[in-house]
Amino acid sequence: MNAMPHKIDDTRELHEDSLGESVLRHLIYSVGKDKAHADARDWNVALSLAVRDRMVEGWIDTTRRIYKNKQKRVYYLSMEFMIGRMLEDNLTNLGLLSEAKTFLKSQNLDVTTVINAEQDAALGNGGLGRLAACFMDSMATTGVAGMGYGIRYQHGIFRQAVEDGWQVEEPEDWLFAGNSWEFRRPEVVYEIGFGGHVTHDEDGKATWHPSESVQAVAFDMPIAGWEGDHVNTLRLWSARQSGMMNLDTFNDGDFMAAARQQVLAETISKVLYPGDHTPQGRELRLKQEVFFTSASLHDLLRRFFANYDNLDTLGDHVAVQLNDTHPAIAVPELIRILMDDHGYDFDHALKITRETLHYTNHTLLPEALEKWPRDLFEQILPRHLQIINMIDGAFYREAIEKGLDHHIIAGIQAIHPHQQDWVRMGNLAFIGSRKVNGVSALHTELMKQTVFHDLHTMYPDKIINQTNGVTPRRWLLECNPGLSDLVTEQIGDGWIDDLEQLKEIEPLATDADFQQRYMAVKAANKQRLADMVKTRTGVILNSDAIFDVQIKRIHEYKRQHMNILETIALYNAIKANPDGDWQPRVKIFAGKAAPSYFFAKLIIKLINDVAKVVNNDPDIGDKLKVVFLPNYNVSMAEILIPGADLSEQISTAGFEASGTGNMKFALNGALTIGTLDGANVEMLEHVDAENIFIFGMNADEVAERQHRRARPSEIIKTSPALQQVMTQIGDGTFSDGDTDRYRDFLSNVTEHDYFQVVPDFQSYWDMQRHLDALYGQSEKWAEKTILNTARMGWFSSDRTIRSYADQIWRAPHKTSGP
Ligand code: 26W
Repeated sequence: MNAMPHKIDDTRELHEDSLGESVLRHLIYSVGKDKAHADARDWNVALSLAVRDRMVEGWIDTTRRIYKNKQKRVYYLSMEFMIGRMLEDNLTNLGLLSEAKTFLKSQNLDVTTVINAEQDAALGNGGLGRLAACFMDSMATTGVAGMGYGIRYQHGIFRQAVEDGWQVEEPEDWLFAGNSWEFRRPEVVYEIGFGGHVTHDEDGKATWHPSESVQAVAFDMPIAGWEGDHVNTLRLWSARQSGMMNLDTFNDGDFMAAARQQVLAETISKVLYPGDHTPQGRELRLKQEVFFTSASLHDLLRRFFANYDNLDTLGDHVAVQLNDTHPAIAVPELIRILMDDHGYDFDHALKITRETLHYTNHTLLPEALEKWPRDLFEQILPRHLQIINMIDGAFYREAIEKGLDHHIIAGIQAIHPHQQDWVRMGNLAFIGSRKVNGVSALHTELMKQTVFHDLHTMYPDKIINQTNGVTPRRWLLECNPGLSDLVTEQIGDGWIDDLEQLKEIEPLATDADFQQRYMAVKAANKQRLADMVKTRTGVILNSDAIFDVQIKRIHEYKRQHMNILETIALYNAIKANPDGDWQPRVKIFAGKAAPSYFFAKLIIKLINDVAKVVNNDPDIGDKLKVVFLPNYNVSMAEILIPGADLSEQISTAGFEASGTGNMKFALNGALTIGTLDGANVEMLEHVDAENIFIFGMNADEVAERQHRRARPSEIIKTSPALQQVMTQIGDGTFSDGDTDRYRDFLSNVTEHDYFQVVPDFQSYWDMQRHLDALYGQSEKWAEKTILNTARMGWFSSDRTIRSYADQIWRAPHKTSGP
């Protein structure tokens, strides 16, 4: 499909020249380089600008169409957008990829080098941030009038280096070379206040007098959907000093004082907090949350007034989704704006807010549920604190009416009436939202049974489930062209925006020729992965081995440490019988640990220590290799996932809200070894029990063991394999004789083991050995991998977004009914 020249109502042809001509024009006039001196980055920018030109027309069309049709708008507020690279994605969505490749080849340029000469936009920590990026792609593809709001961090998630096996963090600097895809919007600026005090006039009208403020400036990125005819906006806010630098101070030579204000203001959008599930509770983090949420609410209300003049109807024309509690300040902030700026009384303002806001919870981990010191609120958000107290008051009255008793109510108010030291953002978001959703069926059930049990009792139909999904454009069409072409050849390319069509390849699962071609694609992707591993670590992989991959943030509940314990046990087994008929295995790990999370960093060190011993042991040779790849990010995932045979989704049941990597692997023909946790449960329902390899305790069994604090030692003494592994970790086998290094690790696992590594170990080991045997039956293995691809259609984020639009936002999309 060639991008048709667009006619905007001023009917002037905008694109006479071909893509190639546009690139050459941008190279000279936008990049300022001639072909002889241009490097890959220059060509990347020139091509990006030429593609961006072709997105802008659809962008302007879409914006005008939405205004004209008064289409209901959806605003996705997220502190994180883990976008990755954008050039190939935009080329693909606009159907320009092949034309671009032809042009680059005609210039004797290496396509991959030019396309990859772009830094990942890594404005996220992990699952939550990547989901937001997949949702942006799917909202544009399904025709939802969806706009993303976030922060334009100068520094995204840190760059991970590994020195002597230890993680080292280095600042990330994606904006150093500029971002070709953004448009600065100097006309879109909002003043965001902090601190100060609140006055009330004679008839009680409140006025907040902030003591300091910063400006939020908008930067827009067009987000094109599949086939580029609907282009939404991702608006990221950047902080700047409000009001100009104080020149007098400067001229009196006190440059630092003059600059200090500026630096202070800009720190708000300086860097992403790297805590995944571990809030640091820093004041700056709270200011970041207020900064982007307040700017976004002001901006969407300004746009509302372009079409309407009565805020009573806000909920009919606008739906706001809060991506976890990070933007939950939206509840008191919208009420404040409605009351203090638009004269609404509290009850009416609360009503409108509850018709407009919706909250998604992404984790049940108690330490990840944000709560802020009440005093900090008093200090920097005095008016919001007043409003939160009013919300709690109204909520209390409502709860009493519904017959809840006082101490239950106290537990679910935003601020506990007796221990008034915390503002609990989960309760605040729940109370102030129309709908609250979990991200997998199991997770949503557990929300009702645990963290939100009493709130669920009070509002029995507020919690609904919206199982996550992933975009098939980036996570199949773009990262696995071999498999995409093979599928399209068989069933056409309708699957690209209607993924359930993949079902049509099911009959080919036992077809020898198709199996052969499908596994040939896998083999080629494994070779590409092996080449990347060699380049990055020097380790040479045996491509006949099972490529067993665990890639995600490092966290105890994700149990990378159970994987490495199994790896050591396998090493021991091979050592004990090196001539045995072993199925070669490659263990690939990647993932970042939050800088303050010592145990996670220790797990990375252990993986690297084990790798050093195993990979250099002549008895082992090619039978087992262990690799830790530094600096895991979206672009690396796009190589790792298509090249994997086995996907590790082994979290302690009840702890992984959903997972999305699990979906990407299965879609790309990897088999899953996993627990009955998060979306693994629904993957089992879709791919069927014989095509996914479930082991271990389920969530109830885990909760029961945790509840009675069952001791791991009982089990360890029954397992010689585990005993040997623990002994080796303690006696320095993997730490150059240092018997201290893993003392904390051992005491954690052998004495507490909160995440149940020990009780799940044996069934995990057994399932791994079962998979070794199955891999030897290549037809059987091929059949199961093909069935995984065929049956993963439901896990498209297009399906998820259509479901949000129908069940939460009540917003139209391309395929929504009348
Ligand atoms: C305040 C610190 C902080 C930062 C991020 C706390 C919690 C988070 C996120 C909620 C953590 C996260 O990324 N959760 C993941 O969200 C994915 C998308 O829904 C799920 O698939 C994962 O299971 C969940 O861990």
